[in-house]
Amino acid sequence: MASSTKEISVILKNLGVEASNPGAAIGTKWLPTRGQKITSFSPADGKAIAEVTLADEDAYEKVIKAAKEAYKTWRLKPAPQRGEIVRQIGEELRKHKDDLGALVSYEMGKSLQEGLGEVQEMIDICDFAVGLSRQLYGLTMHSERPAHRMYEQWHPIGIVGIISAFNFPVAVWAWNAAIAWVCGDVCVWKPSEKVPLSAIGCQKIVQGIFDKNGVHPGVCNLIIGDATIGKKMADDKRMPLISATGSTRMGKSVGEAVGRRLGKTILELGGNNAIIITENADLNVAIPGAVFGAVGTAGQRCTSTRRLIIHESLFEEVKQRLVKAYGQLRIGNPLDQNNHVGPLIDKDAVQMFEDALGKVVAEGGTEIIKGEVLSGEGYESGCYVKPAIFEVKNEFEMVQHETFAPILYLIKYSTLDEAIEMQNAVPQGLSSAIMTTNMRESELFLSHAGSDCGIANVNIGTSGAEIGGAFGGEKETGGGRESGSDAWKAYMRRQTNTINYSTELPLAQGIKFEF
Ligand code: UN1
Repeated sequence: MASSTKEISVILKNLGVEASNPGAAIGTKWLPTRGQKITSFSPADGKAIAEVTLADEDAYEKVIKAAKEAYKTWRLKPAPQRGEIVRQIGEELRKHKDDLGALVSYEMGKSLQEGLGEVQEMIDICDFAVGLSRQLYGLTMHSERPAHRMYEQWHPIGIVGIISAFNFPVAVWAWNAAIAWVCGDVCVWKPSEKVPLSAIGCQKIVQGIFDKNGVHPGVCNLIIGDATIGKKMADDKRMPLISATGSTRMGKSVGEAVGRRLGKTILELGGNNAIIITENADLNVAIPGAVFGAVGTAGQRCTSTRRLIIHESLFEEVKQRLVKAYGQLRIGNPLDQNNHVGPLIDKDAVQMFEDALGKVVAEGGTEIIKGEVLSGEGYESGCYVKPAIFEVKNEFEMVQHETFAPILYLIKYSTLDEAIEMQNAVPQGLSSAIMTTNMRESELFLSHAGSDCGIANVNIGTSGAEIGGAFGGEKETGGGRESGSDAWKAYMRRQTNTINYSTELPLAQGIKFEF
């Protein structure tokens, strides 16, 4: 069996994850917590991995106070020096890539390749952030007044609260934290309670680096708690920015609470991503792109492909090729590299999958591949499902909805305008793709009359974005942007400075004010 050869107990030990862990840390200092005790179970084999005692109010207050204190000095460190520390974090992650990737795979259920890929994203964003630490550029402007200079600067913003989801237990935190740190901010991370051990593993990897560099430990904080902790963060005026990843429902409540206090948010919420397969598509590219997009991470990425909008002339061929490809999928233990699809995160997710299948059938969807819950040897956790394919209409209620599971909807179209309209006719706007070898089709799709999503790809599926671009989407996806490009600007405050070096005081707009 080509699998992660190490025992899980060895991986946990290497990462410093204990059998029983406190759920809050200020750098290297782990706090006594008195919240509920939770057990993290692996959806791969249903076994208990380790326990975490959730953070209580007292631990929360201690963390925020430490973060506030740490910010006072961290912001004064020159940005390239902050970048140097992030460089060391990237190096440390390289050393722990195999262990952390395997833990992510085991605790969350994504394939080992995807678990390792997630740690690679963390390493990549550290590299990006190191370069960025010397490129936090502001613009200069020509003043309308003589002997005046006008320019803008970007200053750190303060404490950044990071709320992350179960499906990317470590990478999304790193996208936020690495950028926030070089910007001069300090971070408080609330990971999903479904994957607390991956978060503890990260904290243990990173905490020592700050220590070694003599940095106040409050730069890097972890707080594992239930929704009440998330709510506290959203309401907490001491946190000027909350970056939250998760469902649209969660994002609306965080957005509302932060908005009420006029704080800032970066929201990365649900997707309902489509690939348009035109009559000019190269199916050798389109089919693997669609299959990886639909079943990768068992359909639990916000970028997962949920809809295939297929030209009528190719519909039957695409359908047949998908059925063939799905027939070859191996579903099983994610740590076994022979498998393509691992389990869903837990039994609630399996229930949601089953409910969705029933609803699509009730709405008149035609079953092409019947989804089902798998049982028997290797499937004892009860979290493994067989990915489903339906032929549907875009306007079905379930098709409008993001179900976090491997359900792929096939929709037929006849003109590209109609296909683009359907692709856009959902509440979400994260990722999208067109499969075509025709330049006119791809340019139309990428134009302002094309995809309305934050991500629009050509001859690439909807998932698997690189960190170098800004990541996020429109409409109910929340509008936030994370990771590359100039997403860093959301982690800083902009200040416009105008300096008069003349001996007069001319007013802007030529206003006269003489006495
Ligand atoms: C998510 O599902 O929240 O583009 C993030 C992708 C990954 C990130 C997904 N790089 O699929």
